Amino acid sequence: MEKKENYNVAVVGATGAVGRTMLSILEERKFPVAKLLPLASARSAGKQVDFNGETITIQELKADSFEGVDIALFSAGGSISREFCPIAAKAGCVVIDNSSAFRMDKDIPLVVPEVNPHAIGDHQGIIANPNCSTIQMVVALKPIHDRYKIKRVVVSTYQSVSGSGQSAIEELKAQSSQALNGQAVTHEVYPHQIAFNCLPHIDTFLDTGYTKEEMKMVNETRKILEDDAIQVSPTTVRVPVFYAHSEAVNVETEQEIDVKELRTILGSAPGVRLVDAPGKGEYPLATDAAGRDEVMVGRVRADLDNPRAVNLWIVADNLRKGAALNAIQIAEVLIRR
Ligand code: NAP
Ligand code: 3JN
Repeated sequence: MEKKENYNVAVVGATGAVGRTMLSILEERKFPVAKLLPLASARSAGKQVDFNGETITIQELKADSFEGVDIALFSAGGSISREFCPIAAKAGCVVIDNSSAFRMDKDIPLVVPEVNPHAIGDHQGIIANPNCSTIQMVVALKPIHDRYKIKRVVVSTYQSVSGSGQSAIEELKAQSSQALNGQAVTHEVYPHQIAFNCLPHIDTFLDTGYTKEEMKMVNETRKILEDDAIQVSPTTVRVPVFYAHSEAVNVETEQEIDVKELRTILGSAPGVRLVDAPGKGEYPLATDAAGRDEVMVGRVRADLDNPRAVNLWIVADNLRKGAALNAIQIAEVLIRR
């Protein structure tokens, strides 16, 4: 991408939970935007968004939307990405795509800037942003892999409803009110009530009994850490939390782990904030991670039986580090080069 003082940036899915977060992070981080182009479906065309003190009209996404655009941030789902990312790349922009459409394509870099920024080097117009649950996990795993070499990871996630978009946020609010007021609980987004419940079901089930969300964590972790030998055993669960995903992770390594040393390593790892004073009631919480940029890691403790394993609790804002922030950090690497 040609180096410029300011860049024309399109946000595809600008009205969604991720797209709205992208607009506020572009503003917050003073990304050098010459012109912002918010794109969404025909339903939103004509509505307005505020950006850097200006009111900008949302346009309908069309094949000719990308003329003169330098960077296109996509978060409107896989089928929109499959159709429009190649069109945008052909029009000359660098595309950063938040969907799973291209993540496992071997010619498309899958990037977490704290972990594998070098992978951007090979891009041919499209760069993929990993799944939110993968991103926060690999930020914490990378320094462990570098020091002790990871063999196997067993992970259970506790994923907030904002991961399913704006409509799921509304569904949890409505169901909480219905349940507390003794009314019948209605559901549209999820197959069961999410308020006061946990659903071990994210994305669709495969014949193996695992879900697509679980397999994203397996395959994307191997690609980002560039090690296909890493075993990942995932269970992904939706919980009645609005913002930030939490993960309980058991990591097994080749080398024996010195937990004191590991705390020091995690304490200075890029993108990590160690919050690990359980005696004082300090450990990562979704309510603290929401609205923050770092991946919070705590409850660092030796496995009870295996000296080559450790348990961790990892929490991050899924709309920020898990989606919008990571995408904008990729754009920042691009414009710095
Ligand atoms: P959301 O709140 O439901 O928003 C969906 C967005 O897509 C809206 O802006 C919507 O526009 C737009 N859209 C829908 N159909 C469209 C069309 N035909 N043409 C143009 N725009 C269209 O969902 P979200 O949570 O922001 O997530 C959006 C996507 O981002 C997901 O499907 C997923 O692929 C990706 N995502 C990735 C991660 C990650 O882990 N990295 C996390 C969450 C989401 P209207 O308002 O006009 O309908
Ligand atoms: O459920 C979550 O917490 C994260 C959801 C991500 C998501 C939602 C709809 C479609 C994805 C994703 O990023 O993997 C997709 C997709 O497959 O693109």
